[in-house]
Amino acid sequence: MNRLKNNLVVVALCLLCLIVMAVFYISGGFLGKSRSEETDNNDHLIMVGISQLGSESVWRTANTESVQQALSKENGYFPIFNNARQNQENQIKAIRGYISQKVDYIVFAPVTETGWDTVLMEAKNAGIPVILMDRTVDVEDDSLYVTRVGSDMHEEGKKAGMWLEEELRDKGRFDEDINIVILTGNKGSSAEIGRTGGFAEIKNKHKNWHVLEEVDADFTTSKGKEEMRRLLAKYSDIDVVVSQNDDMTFGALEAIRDAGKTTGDGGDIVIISFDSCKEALELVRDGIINVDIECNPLQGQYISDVIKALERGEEIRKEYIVDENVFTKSNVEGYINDRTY
Ligand code: GYE
Repeated sequence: MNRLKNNLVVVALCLLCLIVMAVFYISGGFLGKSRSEETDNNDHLIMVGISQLGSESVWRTANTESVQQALSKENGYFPIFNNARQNQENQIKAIRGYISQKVDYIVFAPVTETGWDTVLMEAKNAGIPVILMDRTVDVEDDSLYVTRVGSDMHEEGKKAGMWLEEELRDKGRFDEDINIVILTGNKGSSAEIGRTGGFAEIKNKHKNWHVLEEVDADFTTSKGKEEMRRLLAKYSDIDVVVSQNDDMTFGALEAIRDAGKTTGDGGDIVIISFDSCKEALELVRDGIINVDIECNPLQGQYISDVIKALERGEEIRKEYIVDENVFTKSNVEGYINDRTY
């Protein structure tokens, strides 16, 4: 009799355990959601494969953070991210991976302009819209991407040239021979092509502007320093450095300081930089960098807006250009505090 009673207690306990486990499972355990509910939730998210070209600069880090913040789960996205480390092959591999995962959209910052026709055709054939972030591509058929969110880098290059014209006029050096060196970002990228071309457009109007050398310093501080050190050893009379991003400028400034030369207003060498990250704006304020041509990396919200518009079936433009400024000592002060990158 006692044994029967014990057995009944054991069976009752087991049943109780099963009931508790079932309730726990249905209610989603500690997370408060059941597994089927979780899958359903993810099903509603827009799956986006993001192919970022690298992490070479402060600008790039800000660009990555901006797109990751905007395309978050809380905002209705399921993002998958890949950093290509400035290598086109890595980007092609990442895009092919996104195609086989059947993502809803591909967001892609191309390291160079050419060489994308085949992989973008594969995305198009798979019915996946491609949104270009930051830089552009040079493809035969522009239906291979739906839109681009980025900057007008040719215009940025022109702004640099126009600032130099004004500066030389102000300083009474308009007709003097001016020796210029250019530190470019990686050759064949939109940022390099645009800024080099835009600056050349203005430079070509001035027979007295001489470009001594134009050299690829990869958009990095270490390369910027190395190349600037070499240029200073080779040319004793550099008047202007055009450095196509702030990171290379930081390196160039170190090399110039090491060579015992000064920069900025009244210094030996005029420094023209691009991007306008906080640290560079502080150097503009302190009179070390003469001018910084802004390039806005905060493109995430624009990209999200474009995707949401496409989801609603709305027409979108082929290009969205972000707003940008030119900073000198005279206007920079009010912008430094709010700069997040
Ligand atoms: O200026 C540079 C970055 O493509 C506009 O790439 C971008 C450039 C930016 O690495 O810092």
